[in-house]
Amino acid sequence: MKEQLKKIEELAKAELASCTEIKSLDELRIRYLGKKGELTAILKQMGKLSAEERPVVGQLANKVRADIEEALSEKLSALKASAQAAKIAAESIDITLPGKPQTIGKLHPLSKVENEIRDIFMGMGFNIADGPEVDDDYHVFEALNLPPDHPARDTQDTFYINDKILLRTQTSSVQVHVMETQKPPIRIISPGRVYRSDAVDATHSPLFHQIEGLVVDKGIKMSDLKGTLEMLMKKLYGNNCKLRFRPHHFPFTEPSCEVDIMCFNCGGKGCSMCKDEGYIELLGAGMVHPKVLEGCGIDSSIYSGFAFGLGLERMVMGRYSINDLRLLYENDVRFLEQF
Ligand code: 2U9
Repeated sequence: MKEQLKKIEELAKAELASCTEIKSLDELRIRYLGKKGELTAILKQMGKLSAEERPVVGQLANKVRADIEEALSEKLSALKASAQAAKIAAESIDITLPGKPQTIGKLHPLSKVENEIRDIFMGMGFNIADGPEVDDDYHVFEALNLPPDHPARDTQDTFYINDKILLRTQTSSVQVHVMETQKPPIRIISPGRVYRSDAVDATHSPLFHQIEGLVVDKGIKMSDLKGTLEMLMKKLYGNNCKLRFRPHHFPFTEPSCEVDIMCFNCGGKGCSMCKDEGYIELLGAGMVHPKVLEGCGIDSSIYSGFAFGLGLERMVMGRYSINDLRLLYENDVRFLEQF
């Protein structure tokens, strides 16, 4: 029996030595030390031994069990350590490799210039007014002194939803809503999308962006309009820029003007960029027509106001020397990442 016990120990240790997986250790433990294992089978035969032999064999059996258990646990630790080492080796990263650059998005040039203009006006105490892009005929045309037979209402030029509802052609409709609900003093700009039934080309789009401004208070004069627009342009284009105010006509302002900026390229001499004009047209403006004030419930004998409207695309194109409006809508990153 002693021989058998020693043999079991030898066999178990030999098997352990060649064991490479943790799960085969459990198998081995059950096979040698489990209830139906080889060691138990031998111990069950102890009854056949003499009284002198029994304690000797019992002691040896316990020692064999303890030895196998110790060898099992040593092997388990060794296998765990090598599995851990293999895992670390497999997961290791080379921290000296250069990182992958992350591409960071940026604002669209239309948003950039709009934000700049918003900041300049907020610095001058203006509020930002928002309003509907789909509005009624009254707010888009009638309240702005554009009567029913006015050519601006032509269905060729405007997107109508039905006879009375249409897509706004300018953000002036927002200022009408403000004047109907707020008392002067009013100092607002209304940036937003506007729509006209135009075919797409290098300078036209059925959707474009405007920023309009409106100031209504006691004693507002043309000089306030000039000072405000000069401040805007100096902040946008630098202190040396020069504006030119030309008489013009708009139904909603009287008197009205168009405002040009001295050509950055030739300094007023005339070149291909300004088509030999020396100046480039920027925006339209004027003193709010008394009929428009009265229509919105503002007493034109007490209050006066100025208004202006500028096309954002035109400002952006001038600012960055872009010669085709379509580039602003095509979302080609090779174009957009330049700004
Ligand atoms: C109210 C009264 C008057 C807004 C104005 C213009 C002149 C103008 C154009 C510039 C280029 C539109 O984007 S564009 O096509 N706008 O010339 N807009 S005065 O006048 C107003 C606005 C609101 C109540």
